[in-house]
Amino acid sequence: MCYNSGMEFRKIYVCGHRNPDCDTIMSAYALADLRQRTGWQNVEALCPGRLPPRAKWVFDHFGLQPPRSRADVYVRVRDIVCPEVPILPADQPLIDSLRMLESSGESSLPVAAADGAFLGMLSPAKLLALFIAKDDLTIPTGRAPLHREMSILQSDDRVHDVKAMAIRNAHNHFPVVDAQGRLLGTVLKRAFAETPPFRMILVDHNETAQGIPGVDEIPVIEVVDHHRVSFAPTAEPIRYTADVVGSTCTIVARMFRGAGLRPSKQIAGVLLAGLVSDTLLFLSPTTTEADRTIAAWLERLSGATAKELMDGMMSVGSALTSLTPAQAVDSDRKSYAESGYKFSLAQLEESNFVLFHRQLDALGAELERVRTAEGLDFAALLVTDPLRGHSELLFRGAETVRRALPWRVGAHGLFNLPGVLSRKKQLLPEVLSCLP
Ligand SMILES: [Mn+2]
Repeated sequence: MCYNSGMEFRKIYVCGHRNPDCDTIMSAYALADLRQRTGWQNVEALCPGRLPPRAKWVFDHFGLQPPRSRADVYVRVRDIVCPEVPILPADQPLIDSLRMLESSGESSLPVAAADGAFLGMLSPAKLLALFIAKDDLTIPTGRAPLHREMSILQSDDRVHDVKAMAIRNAHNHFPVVDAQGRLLGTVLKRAFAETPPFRMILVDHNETAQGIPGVDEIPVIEVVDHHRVSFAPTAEPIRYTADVVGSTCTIVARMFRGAGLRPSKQIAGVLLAGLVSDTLLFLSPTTTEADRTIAAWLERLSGATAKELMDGMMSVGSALTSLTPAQAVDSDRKSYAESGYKFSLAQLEESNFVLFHRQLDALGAELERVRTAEGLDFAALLVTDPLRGHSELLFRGAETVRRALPWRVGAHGLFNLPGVLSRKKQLLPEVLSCLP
């Protein structure tokens, strides 16, 4: 077995939803810490895409390194290279290479030049002529007749894209080269039939359509979430921790408690920041008593207050001043497929609606662009003022749905949503009830 035997995964990624907000990033970061402290190996939190400025502020504030940003988790050819298949140096005497080939149990081994370039595969069939001529087996391996007519894989190739070719291919060994043509190793054909050497823990979402691209290629072993459940049936039992609370950070903090552990001062601060950002400092109707109780505990452990973290995050340039309209629409946008409709709901927190109204044309054009690019029936942007407790909605697309929405249209053609702070609890249910 080349990799991924038993429970030894090369990596377990903890990752929130795409277009990440503070709750998603902070809960992934803290859960990775909890899992490491409870003895799990090779756990890494990821930031799906760009780290938002407010999340950066939180990590800076607590002196922590933010999680690594990744655009996707597609399984690449380099991820399934078999480390046990050796590379033969071209200048090594052929007899030594033959011994290595014999002891490897493989039918061929790749040969690399001194600069790493792939030269060909050393295989017994190609060497027959040499034996018949009773040639000197001390010649350098690179000067022996090598097999060169095989498919060479690029380390960046997606496994998904080359799998069909590899399985049909007559050869069992595929040399892998990097972008500079240097030989990295060998992928065995059987690796394409095995599950990838990674596992996923999802936080703050459970719908793969909202997850980091490629998430559906990697088995999910755990979910920690506070959203509606739309998770596909699994082949094996998984851990699933969900509750109706205001933030995923609340659940992760409770998991620390349940394990009899205290988060460190910094991790407590990170959890508190995620909690107050998702509950809008306890003003959102999604806020529960559990959120307040946990926040008080996290305040004691972190030495920070909920209010000062909220002020700190809000002090970082609002999305509408620091981002282009395209980035602003994408910064916290979720896509849904429901009742035959595909749509996307974006949300921004902004205490200055003048900024919003000034950019209406550009933001509307961006919603149209997203709608066309992703084949959506409609796309909407909810702009929420957490301090005054109301929102306005910019809507593009499906006229039947737009007409059915229960809110009044006010100035600038925007829907007025007094008292609406939560996309999940207030906007989404109304939108779903308007789908014919
Ligand atoms: Mn959340």
